[in-house]
Order: sequence, then C-alpha cells, then structure tokens
Amino acid sequence: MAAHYLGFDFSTQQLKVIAVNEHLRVVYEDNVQFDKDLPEFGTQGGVRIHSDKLTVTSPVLMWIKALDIILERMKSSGFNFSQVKALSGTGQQHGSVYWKQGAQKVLQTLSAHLPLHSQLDSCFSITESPIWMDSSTAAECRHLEQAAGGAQALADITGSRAYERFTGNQIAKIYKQSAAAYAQTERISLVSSFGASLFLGDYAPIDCSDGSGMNLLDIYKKMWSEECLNACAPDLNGRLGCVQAASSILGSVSSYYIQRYGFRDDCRVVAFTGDNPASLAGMRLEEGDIAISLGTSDTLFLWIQDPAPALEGHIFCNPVQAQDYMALLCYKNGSLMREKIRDCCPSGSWEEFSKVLQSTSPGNNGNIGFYFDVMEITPHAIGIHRFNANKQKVSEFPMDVEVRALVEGQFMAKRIHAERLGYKIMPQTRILATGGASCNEHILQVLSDVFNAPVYTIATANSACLGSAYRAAHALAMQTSGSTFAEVVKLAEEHTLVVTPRTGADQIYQPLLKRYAECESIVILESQNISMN
Ligand code: XUL
Repeated sequence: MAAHYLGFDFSTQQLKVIAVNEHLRVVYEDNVQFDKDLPEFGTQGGVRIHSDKLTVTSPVLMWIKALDIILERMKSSGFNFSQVKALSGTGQQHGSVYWKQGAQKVLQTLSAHLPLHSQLDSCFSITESPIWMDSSTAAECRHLEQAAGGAQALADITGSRAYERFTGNQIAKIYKQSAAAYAQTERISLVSSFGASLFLGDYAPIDCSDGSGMNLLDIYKKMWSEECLNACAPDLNGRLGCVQAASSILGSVSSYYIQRYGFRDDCRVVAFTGDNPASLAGMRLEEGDIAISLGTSDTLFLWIQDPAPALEGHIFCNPVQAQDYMALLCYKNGSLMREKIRDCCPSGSWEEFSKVLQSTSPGNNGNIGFYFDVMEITPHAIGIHRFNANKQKVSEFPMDVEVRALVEGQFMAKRIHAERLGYKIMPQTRILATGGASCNEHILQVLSDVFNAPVYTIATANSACLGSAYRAAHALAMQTSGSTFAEVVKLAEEHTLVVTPRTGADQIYQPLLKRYAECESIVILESQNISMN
C-alpha cells in the first residue's frame, strides 16, 4: 500500500498541510487562512496587535479550530488517512501556549464525536498566546541578561542574547503580570509542541531545535539551563517538561484521529519543530550548506558544526542532525536597498544594473560600500558609507562602482557574519539561493565569487510545511534502517545549479573581506555617534 507522510504548519497567518508520497512528491496541499476562514476571531494577518503596539498575540482556540477545519476538508475531499505512516509539523517560532490544570486529562480522553475546539475551549490559562511579533518584554530581557552574567554569557549558553520575542522573556512577563494564571498553568508548550500535543492526545515535548529560540535551553547540553529558568519564573522546569531531539518519534496518533478520520493506529507522530528549522529541512540543507533568501529582508540559514554564539544572529540546535547546529542571520537592508541603487542607474532597470555588474571587475578595484537605509540588524549600523582602496572615506562613487560596491558589500557582510558565528565553507558547500533577487544570474555570480562556492536556486514555497513532511518520513526511516536525513531526501527534486565561482575569485576576496571587516568597525562606531547625537 502507498505510504504518505503529512506535514502541518501552524504559521502566523494560516495553517497549512502538505502530504507527500513515498517518492516525496506532493500529493495533497491545503491551507486555512485565519482572517478569512475564521473571521469570528477578528485577527488581522492572524494576530492581534494590542493598544500598546508592542504586545502581539493570537487566540489559541483559533489554531485548534483551524485544525478541525483542515482535517474535515481533507476527509470530504476523500483523502485516505489510512495511508499516512507518519506525520510531523512546525509552528511559528517563539510563540507559547499555556495549558490549564486538568488539560492533560482532556487531551487524553478526547471524544471522536466532537470537534477539538469544543472540547479544548476551557483548557488554557492564557487564551491569547504571545507570538514572535511581540516586543513588549524589554525589561525581562535586561533582567535575564543580567542574571546570566551579560548578553554574551547568555548567548554562550542559549545561542542568542536576550530577544523580546524569545519565549523565556514572554513567560517571565506572564508570571509578572498574571501570577494567578501562571499558577494555574500545568504545561507550557511552544506553538510547535502544542501542535504535536493535539495529535498525540497528550503533552508533547519541546524539541531542541525550536527550544533554542527560548533563551532557556543550554544548546550544548540540550537541557534547560537552571540559571535561565530561575531568572524567568518559579517552577518552570516542571511546566516545560523534558526536551527531545527534533527527529524523535513521540508515539502514535491519539485514538481520536483513528476513530474520527480513519488514521491507522500505528501512524507515528514525529516531534514538531520551529518554522525556520523546518525550512532548513524543506530546503534540504546539508553539512556546510548555506541558504540565502534574497527578499525584502535578506535571511541566511547556515549549517554549522562548531557554533560561536555572538551578539548578532541566533544559533539553534540542528533539526535533522542532532549533534550539529544551524544559525539564522537577518538583514533588513535587502531588496529595497538594491532597488534604490538600481533606480539610480540611467534607465532604472535590472538589465542596466546587471550590465553594470558584468562590466565591472570582482573586487571593485578595492572600493567598498555600506548601504543601510534603515538601521541594520547585523550589524547595528545606519547610513551610506563609502571607502576607497586606501580605506579613506569618500562621499560618492561613480555609478558602476556604486552598483558593484552595493552587491559585493551585501555578500561580504553575509560571509563575515556567518564565519563569526562559526560557519565554515567546505569543499562540498553549496549556496542555495531563493527569493526575488535569486532570479538575477549576475547578482548570483557575485554571491558565488564572494563565497567561492557554487550557487543553486531552489523553490521554497511552503518549505517549512514540506520540510515537516520530509522530517516525518526521515524519522521513520531512521528508526527502521538508521538512514540519515540527506539519504532520505535524495528522492526529492534536484536543486538547479546556476553559477560557479570565477577562477581567482578567492585570491581577490580574501584580502578584501579583511578590509571590509575593518571598515565595518568604523561604520559601527560612526553609527553609534549618529544615534547618540
Ligand atoms: C525567527 C522568527 C520568525 C518566526 C516567524 O526568530 O521570529 O522567523 O519564526 O514565523
């Protein structure tokens, strides 16, 4: 009988589902849009922004109702649940769910005659779940960093300095503001482990990879850090439960799904993880690979073996190879900056921009530029800064030098920050590019030259959801035959090779990268002066 694997994605605006067959081809896909399909919750983009503009939540019952709807739709479309051998899923990172005393019992004794939402409606001590868009916990962040011995010390334990959206700080705020609700809380889940709990009919453990986005997990020992837990709220250990590797099989689906939808009784539930780790799986990153999404903001996913947590970026436990890590870096000045400089070309077209890139030589004769229209995340800097070959600041570049300085600068910054987090380019390294600018071969050529590695393009629509279906297939194959994730996903479509590095590129960029880093320190200092004045 055909084997299918399911992936669910509890993302910010919608719940998605993807089914793949044993060849990892997508055979079913659907989504429930929170605003449109569940208007009774009155969300905008799936969220509620509170009057302080900092607090952002989503109603937990909306996520449950969305699951009821998506499963009913699958059933009415004739989807054969008995072919599903394993399922997994993912959720927006950092968001948290607060199960009330007695909720475990309700989960364990669900009646197949009723939808989930009508049985679980009084199971939450906090009905509005804080999500990743929340930035109301600045005070809690300061407190946690102090308790850990500073921002870098906290990063050295948990992989990141304190961030407002990270769950430990959110829990600390809930404990401070709603002590009674905290006292009534039996279990705290991430959005991902909450999703897994619904399928398991019991509390599902938090996986190490999504658990790394909480400022609470010791990413090396893969255990909660007592120091961080104690700084956030009392008796937190028991409320979080133990963490597990992302590729753990947690058990079989609860009898609710067998009786109501016809799932087989040995359909396995594989740990759910965060959407960024699940995307890494969906994009099929391997040891030494780097994925670059060139969109409104530029995002990097790195496969790392020896991480060096820093004050910028995040290190998470790797979702597909337990002993490894992944890093996430985000740059605000991505496409908008590229478009702005493109508009300065005589015709303001991408053709002209590409022609200029082609006509100028790698290394830009030593000219270097920094283009931060808005305050950059990595590094914390703003403004446009140009340096000539003698490292002197200049106020202008000719048009052709400007275009190359922008593109080379954006990619050199990425390589430098990636290497600072412990990333190493290996002989087998591939750069997987996605997002708007990834269709421009000339931009990709510069990327390839700066990293001295081949660039492939990949389709990433729904990569977190697809990655969850792949992870379900992998966990089962790992249990039966010890297969690695890379071996399992070989079946999926190949990535497309677009460009390889030009000969001699490495000799040009090695010294230039060093100079870029030196100029960046000057830019950071100048930006501090700008923001102080
Ligand atoms: C990552 C982050 C977002 C959410 C969105 O740290 O906050 O990418 O995971 O889904």
